Amino acid sequence: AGQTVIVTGASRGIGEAAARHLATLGAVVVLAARSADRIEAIAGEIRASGGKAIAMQCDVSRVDDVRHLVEGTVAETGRLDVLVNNAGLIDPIARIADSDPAAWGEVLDANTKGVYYGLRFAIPQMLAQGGGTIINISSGAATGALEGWSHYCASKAAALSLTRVADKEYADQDIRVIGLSPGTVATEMQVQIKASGINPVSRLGPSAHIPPDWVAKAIGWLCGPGGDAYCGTDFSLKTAEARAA
Ligand code: NJP
Repeated sequence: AGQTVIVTGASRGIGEAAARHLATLGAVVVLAARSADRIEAIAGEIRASGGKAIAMQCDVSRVDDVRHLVEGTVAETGRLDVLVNNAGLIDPIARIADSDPAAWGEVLDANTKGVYYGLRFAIPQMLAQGGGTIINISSGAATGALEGWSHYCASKAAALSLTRVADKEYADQDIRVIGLSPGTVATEMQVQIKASGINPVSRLGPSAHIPPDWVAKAIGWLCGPGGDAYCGTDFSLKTAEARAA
């Protein structure tokens, strides 16, 4: 409660669910995404139900946008306790020989450089405050090989490396950097995967998809004492379910 949390990619899906959930836990939530209308509307709904929320337009693939997001958050709320690096994309899905090099690069820009930019600007603020938590939304694709997903797999593998290096560099200064692999979540991203018709994952029915709210609750738990055990690792929701079963 009372902590300031930035959630990137908060205009829909996992990020929207995380922003709404963290607000119910008492956090001051900064919603970031490119779709300004959408994040303004969600922030307004959170405020109307008694929560604290601010919308800040941000394209995480642009270094100055992420710099301004962190600076703006500190200017508005006085601090930054948690960064959820959630923004990400997978479209267009194509095998390597059919892929568009520019579109391929855009996925790397958002999924990998976006995570780096978040770390780059959040960590100095957290060091000045004496600590903080950064949760990078990872994926099984970080360690897997999935047809048509060369951009996504490469981007998530690189982001996982960033998670591990950042944790090693700052763990002794109370900055926790954690990866969270949510599994197959019912969001727009899964609609795009299904529409591509390429990946085996697309053949899974809706019952195999977990709701974004579950991921949001895991994010809330990792922000608290639960996160201590998972610094520098990729926490898998599937593994957690398997343990609980
Ligand atoms: O996806 P979706 P999810 N700058 O498509 C934003 C990972 N994941 O919620 O900018 C800023 O509903 C976009 O907002 P907008 C996945 O890789 C998922 O499923 O307004 N924001 C929107 O809010 C990703 O890292 C599954 O278009 C940018 C959001 O990102 C995270 O979970 C499985 C942006 C995407 O919402 C959330 O994905 C898994 C940019 N440049 C990992 N580009 C799964 N769904 O099954 C995009 O293992 N956004």
